[in-house]
Amino acid sequence: MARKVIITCAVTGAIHTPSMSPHLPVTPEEIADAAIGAAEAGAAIVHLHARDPQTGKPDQSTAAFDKFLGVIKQRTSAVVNITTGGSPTMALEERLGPAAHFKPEVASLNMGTMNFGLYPMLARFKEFKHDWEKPYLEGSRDRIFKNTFADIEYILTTCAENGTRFEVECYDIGHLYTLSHMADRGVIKPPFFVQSVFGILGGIGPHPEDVMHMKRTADRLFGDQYRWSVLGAGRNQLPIAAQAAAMGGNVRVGLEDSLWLKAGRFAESNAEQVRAVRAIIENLGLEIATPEDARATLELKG
Ligand code: KMH
Ligand code: ZN
Repeated sequence: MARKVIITCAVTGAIHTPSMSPHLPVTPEEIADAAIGAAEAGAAIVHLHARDPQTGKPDQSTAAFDKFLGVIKQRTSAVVNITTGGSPTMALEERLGPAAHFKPEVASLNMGTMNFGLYPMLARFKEFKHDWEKPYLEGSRDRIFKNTFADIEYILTTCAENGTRFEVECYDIGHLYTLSHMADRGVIKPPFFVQSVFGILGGIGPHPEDVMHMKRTADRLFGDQYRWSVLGAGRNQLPIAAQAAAMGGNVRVGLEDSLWLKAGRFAESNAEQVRAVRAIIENLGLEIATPEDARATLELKG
């Protein structure tokens, strides 16, 4: 039987701003439609952030998430994954609010404090409709995405009480060692869903050797106690997904991570990126995982 690959789709995030692409979902209706379209195209997991519908600014209030979670749950069986990263400008309590309130099957967990360079996008995108966009990007030159050991442990213990498991976002090799430390202390239980992030300025690069090194290290630390997934930022999205799928991994796509389908061509929807990665997976002779397959392999509460 062919191996099954879990596709996660991260539909809007907090990296891109609305002026960058007309296809970035912003309103609750757009976020719901994007998540439903992604699930219909083959995503087993939808990773969700919320935005203010007027300005597109990341909004981590429970009210903002409430406007789309119900319809997504009603119209799909996809695993719902709520961000605890929010955006790098938000404080920890604010970031944790929606996951603590809605108790999803999965929440993201960022495994280290880091620089998170959004400002290089200013070279490409120069016209902004909303006042917050340019300072948000510019400000990343001197902003820390704070995820201390205490922060990580606080998210782990709060969400674990609710039966929520984690998309463990590892932006560098050291983050795998932090996961190993937390596992040794018993504050996170296997199987670990390791989302290796490649190509964020401040984290590991997108070279195929970086992908190999991440997998080799995770294999050594966690053996069969983890499920590996990758996301490549921007133009690295599909090449890294293809490499990882061929190496036994799972994949994440979505407009949170890349606005593009290929060079010079915006993705017109999240579903379009899901279809593109699905074609790669199926052409490798693999199958896509259903939400139920994902629940079984990640041992989710369902
Ligand atoms: N934006 C991605 C690189 C989170 O939401 O917690 C990682 C992410 C973070 O999805
Ligand atoms: Zn996210």
